[in-house]
Amino acid sequence: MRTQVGIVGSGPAGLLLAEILRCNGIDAVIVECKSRAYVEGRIRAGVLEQGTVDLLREIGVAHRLEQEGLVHDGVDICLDGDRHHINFRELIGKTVVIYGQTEITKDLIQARLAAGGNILFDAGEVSVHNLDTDKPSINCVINGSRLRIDCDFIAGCDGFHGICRDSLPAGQIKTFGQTYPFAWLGALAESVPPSKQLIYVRSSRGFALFSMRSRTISRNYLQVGPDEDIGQWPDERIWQELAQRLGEEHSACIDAGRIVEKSITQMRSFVAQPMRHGRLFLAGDAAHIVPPTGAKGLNLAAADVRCLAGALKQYYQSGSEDVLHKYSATALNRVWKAQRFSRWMTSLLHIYPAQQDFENQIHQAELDYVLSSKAALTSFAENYVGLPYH
Ligand code: RFL
Ligand code: PHB
Repeated sequence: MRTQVGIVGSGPAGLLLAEILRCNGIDAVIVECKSRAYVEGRIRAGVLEQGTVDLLREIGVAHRLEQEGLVHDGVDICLDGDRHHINFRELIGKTVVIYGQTEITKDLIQARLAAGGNILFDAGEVSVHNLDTDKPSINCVINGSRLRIDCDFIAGCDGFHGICRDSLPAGQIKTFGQTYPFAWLGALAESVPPSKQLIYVRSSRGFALFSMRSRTISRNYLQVGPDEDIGQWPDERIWQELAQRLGEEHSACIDAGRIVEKSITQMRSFVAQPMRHGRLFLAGDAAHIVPPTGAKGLNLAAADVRCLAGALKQYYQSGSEDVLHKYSATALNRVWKAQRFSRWMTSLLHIYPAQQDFENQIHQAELDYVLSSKAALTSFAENYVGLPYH
């Protein structure tokens, strides 16, 4: 098989890249190791920056998002039961939209298949080759048969555990990262969210987040230990802990409905750079991971592929690789700022197990400062809704 851009992975990064390329007349094939049902069922992100929404609109896949997405003017922060509203619209005139990653994935898959685009689901033994040449290829097994896809370029959109990053020659890529001494337990429930806004909670019992997927589906998170066993968390315990962290005054609004999915996610920060080697370009979680507190992962993936698609378009129009050469530096500029914000927001709102008294006091002072300074709130708002693109 032959294509212009071979894409490994049909998460948001791969699907979005393929769709932007299609809108620009550039051919792509996506190779995905999981089934369509698995990809469409994976519960993950929920908060979209305005730039991500605009991108989905530009490529014509925002019909359902326009109808079902919930526009949020801001978020609430609750500190030991004391609730503060941060209004992004008032501070900087921007908003975010709540619309599940699962729904974006479904919309993109549907749009691609309807347009006759290719997604090779359930691909086995995926590998990438000849990255240092102008004829790279993706090898895989489809329905028991070996397939080689010859490409001009390969986009590694195969997430943190994918094969693309590890296919680069040793020493060609530098990695940076840290793990956190806690994890998030996430629960999706058939229940009315306790508030119209997201509530980020810091309490002495740990962090909690009240988010949603619709007016009747809530998506909530609890800070738990890094090695926590989900088996120790029956539904009642999750609801009880969420209520305790939110505090007596507000917890009466909690509608403890049926929990339909629950899982535990480790928290980490990670960057691999440069995000290119030869004709392989990394995008999304394949190149970087942020702790989910700042709601940046999916949005960064979208920003990467927006930039990569622009560079590929330039190449196919002019034959010049100049913009492709700038891809990694341009993407990383945004990635590091999102890393900074995500780590800052994580440390602001979580309880660190071994925190000393002095650090505790500094932490309190920082919270107090952020919530009382218009300059600090504006900076928070600017980062949360998404920094401007380069
Ligand atoms: P994905 O979504 O992991 O997709 C990668 C795809 O590659 C496939 N794959 C392979 N295919 C072929 N061959 C191989 N060898 C392959 N290995 C893997 C995988 O099956 C998969 O289909 O990466 P992508 O596209 O870069 O997208 C990144 C986002 O999924 C991720 O950053 C976000 O979900 C992060 N995130 C959030 N981001 C936000 O912007 N806003 C949020 O509110 C938000 N909340 C979250 C989150 C992530 C969370 N978890 C579970 C980590 C909340 C949570 C709890
Ligand atoms: C979510 O709705 O899944 C969500 C919202 C905000 C975050 C992380 C996850 O910061």
